Amino acid sequence: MLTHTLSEKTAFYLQLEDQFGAHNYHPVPVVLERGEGVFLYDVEGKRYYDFLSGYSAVNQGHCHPKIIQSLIQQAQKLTLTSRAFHNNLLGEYEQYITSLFGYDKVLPMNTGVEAVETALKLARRWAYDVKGIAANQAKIIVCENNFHGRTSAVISFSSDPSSFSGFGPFMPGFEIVAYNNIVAIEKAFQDKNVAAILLEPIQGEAGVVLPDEGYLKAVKSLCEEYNILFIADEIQTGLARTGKMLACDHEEVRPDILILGKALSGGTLPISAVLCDDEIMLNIRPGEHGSTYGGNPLACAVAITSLQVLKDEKMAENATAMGNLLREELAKLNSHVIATIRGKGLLNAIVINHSNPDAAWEFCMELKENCLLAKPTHGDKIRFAPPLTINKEQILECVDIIHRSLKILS
Ligand code: IF1
Repeated sequence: MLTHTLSEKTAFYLQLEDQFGAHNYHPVPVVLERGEGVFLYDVEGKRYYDFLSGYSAVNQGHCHPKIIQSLIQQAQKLTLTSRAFHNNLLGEYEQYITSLFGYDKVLPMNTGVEAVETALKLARRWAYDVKGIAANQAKIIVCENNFHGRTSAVISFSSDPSSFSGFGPFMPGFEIVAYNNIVAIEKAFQDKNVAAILLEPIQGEAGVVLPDEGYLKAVKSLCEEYNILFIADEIQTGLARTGKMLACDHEEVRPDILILGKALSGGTLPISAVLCDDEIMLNIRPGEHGSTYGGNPLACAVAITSLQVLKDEKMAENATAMGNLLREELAKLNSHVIATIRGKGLLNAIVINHSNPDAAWEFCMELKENCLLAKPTHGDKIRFAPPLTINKEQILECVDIIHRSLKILS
């Protein structure tokens, strides 16, 4: 077992969290104090490459100057009106984001899971008011190994015991089918009460699991055939992360309901959004859904700039080029310890092949020593997802760090 010693300062902060904070995480033992672009700095001033990007919330790089500028400017003017009143930014933001993604309307929320819950309510309401499914009978299909957040309703359709065990009773009205299996979906669609299918175009938490080419298109055509809504959770895969503004764009598939979050704020504050057309959106009427901070002017200002920056700085194109380079260079290492390299754009993961069950964790500890921060997911998978601003020289330096760090597993 590796025992990298921690500095006194680091140990001090870890102890504070241990004593006064809930123990609902097991973080990498590093205490960060500053972020800039692809870099994070710990309390000792040590610089690291960030290969997690806040789970794709920091696509634009840490503390992007234009996003921070918008945040500061708006924060000094007006931060929250609540939706009891109008403000001068909400309509502008709504027009901007709906025209950018090509939908009639947007319902602004805060966290990703709130947007997922909103999408589920929109799908159920559409089922009753438009499709004509009997009250309280709507069923929503989800995929095995999904991750859509941690509220009681959303964990009700998780297939991961660490997400749902001990939190029952669970919300009814969901059916889990195998991911990347069109036959299983068509079978589930025989039930006349199916209102929608909710899926991640690439399964992030499951370890960056890509479906077969054509899967999304096939799901969409089944949805059209059976009059079922296609809900794409692009909270992690969206906003240029996979090399397109949306992962669904790789197959030119238009979700009926699009869910965005994370990088919608460039990692500054929780901002999420649900986009769909009037036939679905307008079934929720005044007073039937909302949230205190949803659509607040501070979030609107930050979200507009966060989206503009992705486009203006061609971050999707860079994600494609740098992602290809990263995967090519990792393959060249020809390491027997790396069983799989997979990903699209800058959403990547490796699968560690080693007899030691703690190998992935120990490898991440060694990466940390060598100034690269990453964390395993589900044991043997390690996500490699740097900010989309990373350049060729930095990718090559990171591959060198990965190469050197692999030596502790040989
Ligand atoms: C944590 C995981 C990733 C998401 C997708 C909805 C949400 C998420 C596809 C909910 C959030 C976050 C949650 C965060 C770690 C991270 C995560 F490991 F938990 F599963 F990215 F894979 N849909 N994912 O990825 O959004 O409510 O969190 O804003 O520590 O729980 P949220």
